[in-house]
Amino acid sequence: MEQHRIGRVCANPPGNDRGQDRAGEWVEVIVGPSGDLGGHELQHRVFPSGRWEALHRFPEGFKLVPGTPVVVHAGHGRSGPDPHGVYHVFTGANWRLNNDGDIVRLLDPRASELHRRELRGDECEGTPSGRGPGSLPAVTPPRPFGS
Ligand SMILES: [Ca+2]
Repeated sequence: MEQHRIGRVCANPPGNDRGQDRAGEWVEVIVGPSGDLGGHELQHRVFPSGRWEALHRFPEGFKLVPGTPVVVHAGHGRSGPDPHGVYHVFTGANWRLNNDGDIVRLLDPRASELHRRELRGDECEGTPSGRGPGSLPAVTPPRPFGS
């Protein structure tokens, strides 16, 4: 069964990395058949140390319809679905993807790597538009595990 995977990435949006629009950097995760991203962690590799840094850990109970694009942003914004069927998560965090090359990866709750993408660092793969108007998937809002 195909697992959750990393989709598009915006590692180097227009403007200076030190600018105010921190939400311009993002990584898209495509929800796999289980629909459950709870406990999964998105990471990137810090340059030059090579250690892995968490971009976001999805809370327990974070479930969406399989195939939903989930765009995980640095910085602040309003989390939730947009009219194009894309679910946005604003982490409020200050991370940056390296513009000279980076690796992003997705770990399952047991810290096993499900998928990774190696980046040149200059990617900004378009505004995530999802599947178009009228195809907004039903969204199960995140809720505490076991509720
Ligand atoms: Ca960057």
